[in-house]
Amino acid sequence: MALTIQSAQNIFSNTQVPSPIPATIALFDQLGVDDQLAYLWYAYTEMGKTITPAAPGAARLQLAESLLNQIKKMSPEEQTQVMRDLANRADAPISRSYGFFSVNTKLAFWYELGELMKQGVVAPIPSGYQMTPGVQVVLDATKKLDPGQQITVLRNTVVNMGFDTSDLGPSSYPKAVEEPAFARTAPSISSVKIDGVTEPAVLSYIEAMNADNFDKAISLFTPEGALQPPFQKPIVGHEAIAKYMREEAQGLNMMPKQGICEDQPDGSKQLKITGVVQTPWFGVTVGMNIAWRFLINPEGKIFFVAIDMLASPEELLNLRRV
Ligand code: EQ3
Repeated sequence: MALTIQSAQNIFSNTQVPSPIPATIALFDQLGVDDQLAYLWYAYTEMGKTITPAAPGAARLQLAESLLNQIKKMSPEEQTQVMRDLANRADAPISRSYGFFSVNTKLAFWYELGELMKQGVVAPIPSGYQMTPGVQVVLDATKKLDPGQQITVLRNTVVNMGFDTSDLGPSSYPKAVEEPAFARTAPSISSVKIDGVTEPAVLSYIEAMNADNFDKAISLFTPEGALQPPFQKPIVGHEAIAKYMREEAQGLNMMPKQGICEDQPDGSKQLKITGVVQTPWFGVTVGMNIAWRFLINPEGKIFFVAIDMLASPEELLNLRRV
């Protein structure tokens, strides 16, 4: 029987436990715009007592510089309006330009705005703002998450801000810029060992990703292969996966620990592997507990890989089917 992405998405599905991350994001989405901005400020400053992101490199900040300079020159009321526009995904000039930023440039933009807020150059919270009880509900839900889950919620809110540029025609796209590289904080882990797994495509995938060798990683996929990032739809085909990896997978440290491999009657293999991933934004200070679910075709190529955020550290050992 031919492999399909739809059936691949369901491998090991019965071992998945609902994650508290979408539930927290749903609570955040229900907040009004000023409450959303205030929540982010409180959550970020609270988190900053234990973990803080690394400052983005100069090349990355340069991409956001023009917007940041415009904001610096504004009155506090105008600055607040820009932030409201971003959170409302409004079709306003700065919100539109932000909508074209890559994920990491969006994060760098907010990192720098946060610094400017701490310095008093940019208004942190709208003047006269009164916190509603809903903000406390989301803050309490956030406190129950582990640090890896907290930064995932934060990242998601930043990614979803700004005008949605996906429906605009190519004529409105700004000139493509090369994605600046992340400096690796730790030496890349070159020899991968995963308890219970010897599948060459999987070991080579992790090795390539840990060296930011995306060409090598892509060559391990079938032409119609797919990669499904956490809480997202599958990204299909070499070109789309390569674009995604260059934008979002740079500098990651992947530390798979254990897994299971099941041979299928058609010669394909299904694997579930659990372990920890570190992002260059937080380095070794935050580990995200994740699972990879691989479908390897009979020729040893990756037909599908899903990356799932685990609901709790106990899920690291949940490799059973039932
Ligand atoms: C200024 C402030 C605080 C207030 C204002 O009101 C609003 C905002 C937004 C503010 C600023 C907020 C800031 C600066 C937030 C910064 C957040 C950051 C830096 C978050 C970074 C998170 C990174 C994460 C969660 C990375 C996860 C990566 C994973 C799970 C990668 C998985 C992958 C694997 C393992 C693969 O095999 C394939 C690729 C893939 C990437 C999917």
